[in-house]
Amino acid sequence: MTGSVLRHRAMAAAAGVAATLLGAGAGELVAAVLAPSSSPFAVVGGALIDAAPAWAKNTAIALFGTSDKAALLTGIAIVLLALAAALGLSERRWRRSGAIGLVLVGVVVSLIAPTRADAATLSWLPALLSGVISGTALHRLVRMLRSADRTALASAGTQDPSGPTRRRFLAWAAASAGAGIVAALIASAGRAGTAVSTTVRTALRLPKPATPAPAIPAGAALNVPGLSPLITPNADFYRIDTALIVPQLDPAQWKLRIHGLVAHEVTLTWNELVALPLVESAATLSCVSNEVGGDLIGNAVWLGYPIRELLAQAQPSADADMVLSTSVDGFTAGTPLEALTDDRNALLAIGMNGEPLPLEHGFPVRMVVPGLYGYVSATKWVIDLEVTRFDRARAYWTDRGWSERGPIKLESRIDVPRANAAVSAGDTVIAGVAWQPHAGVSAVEVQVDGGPWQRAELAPAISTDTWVQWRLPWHAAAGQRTLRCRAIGSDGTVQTSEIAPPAPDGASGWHTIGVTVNA
Ligand SMILES: Nc1nc2c(c(=O)[nH]1)N[C@H]1C(S)=C(S)[C@@H](COP(=O)(O)O)O[C@H]1N2
Ligand SMILES: [Mo]
Repeated sequence: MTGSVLRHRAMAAAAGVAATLLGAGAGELVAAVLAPSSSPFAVVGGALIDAAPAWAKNTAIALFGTSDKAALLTGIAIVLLALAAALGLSERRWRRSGAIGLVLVGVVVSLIAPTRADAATLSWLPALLSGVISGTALHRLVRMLRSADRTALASAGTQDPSGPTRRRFLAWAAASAGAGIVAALIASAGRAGTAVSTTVRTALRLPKPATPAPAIPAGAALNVPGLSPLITPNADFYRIDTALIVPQLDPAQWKLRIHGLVAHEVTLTWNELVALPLVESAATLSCVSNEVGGDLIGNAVWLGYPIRELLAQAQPSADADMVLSTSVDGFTAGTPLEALTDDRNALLAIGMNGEPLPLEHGFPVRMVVPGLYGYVSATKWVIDLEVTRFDRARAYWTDRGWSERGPIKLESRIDVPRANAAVSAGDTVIAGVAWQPHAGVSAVEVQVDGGPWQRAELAPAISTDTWVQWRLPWHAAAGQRTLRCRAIGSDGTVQTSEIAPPAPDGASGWHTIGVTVNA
């Protein structure tokens, strides 16, 4: 293959990439104006998230944790650009084939768009426009390439005769790619700027709780550098959900419907909700995907209205045993009715650590149920509660092989020292957190190098719904050391040593770390 053939191919591939960038950027811009959920990237990403087999999702969360969405979008971009390059080559070989290919990609995405749970009117438009724009651009760019080739043929012998035409091609290709990137940047800035966050949420004042959270007991927060704070700041609170684009729900438009196996349907608007006597209470929320020692867990003070009171108004029928909650973007969770009607503080929450819920944590309203993993209880952007039965309805994750019931397992974690850290020999401290929300923790024990289990000092708990801090003074001797901890529940049960992966109902095992103690 001669150098010039190779160069032509490279340019055809570049034409495909440039045309696709232009179309994709234009589509994102139109979507930003129309409705964020109609973003072609969000449509494809959302469909992939929902269609992905459970193992793929679990691997994604395990590999990328809370960056799983960025990883997915990067993956989509790489696949799209590879396809774009291939279609550029195809267009050079078979006139219109690449252009038609790009239009078809747009058509397929535009057909998927209206099937998404959070589809807006005209949700098909951005993807279709993307396809048409990128197809047209590819066709034109490759036509320029061809005419550059013809010029070269016609005047064989002179030095790089196709120069001007080729430069024209390169200029147009660069302009297309640049315009596409700029459009995408404007779209993403525009999305952030018009978000409910910058308008409604920042202006919102939370009502005072009728029942404020009890004062945090003195000494509940141990003063150990590196230990997780007792209350996790909102900005550091882990985020896990299937929403590629954070739903934008205006409180003025928000409404909750409680229906199904009930004597009375109940609907609740934002104004009605904030006028109710609200309760403030701390609860630790954990993701079922949290590995032993993992950080998909946080503790916050939530402000909300007890779900049990709303259910009391609705009067569930005697045969109901589950509440299927649905978010505005179609996510669902199935919560045991009992956990929502017993005396625990299962809340329809609007506040998190004294602020309105952050957008990515469910603004304006979410559920928080102490004692249950998020996937069966903590529906964000919640708009619907259907009282039903476990044998009649399945939820987003239980449909994908996760356990129907999701009580948070008794667990503990070493925060200090960090795994694989180097510490100096002598007097130091081992510290961490332990939790069994709703049931509580009565003790934590620590083992050094397989020696005897030593009781750690347990700080007073805020309540049985929250994690507890613990610490143990340690005289560290030089060398490689293995540290391990286990919690003891309030009923005397010892945290199991049995190692289980997160699927299907939460990880278990003792958190074990290695540290290097330097003399
Ligand atoms: N709408 C919606 N709510 C959701 C989810 C989701 O994907 N969509 N994920 C759930 C899961 S799996 C967890 S662990 C918690 C996480 O809540 P956080 O992101 O506020 O920490 O939200 C739950 N609520
Ligand atoms: Mo989760």
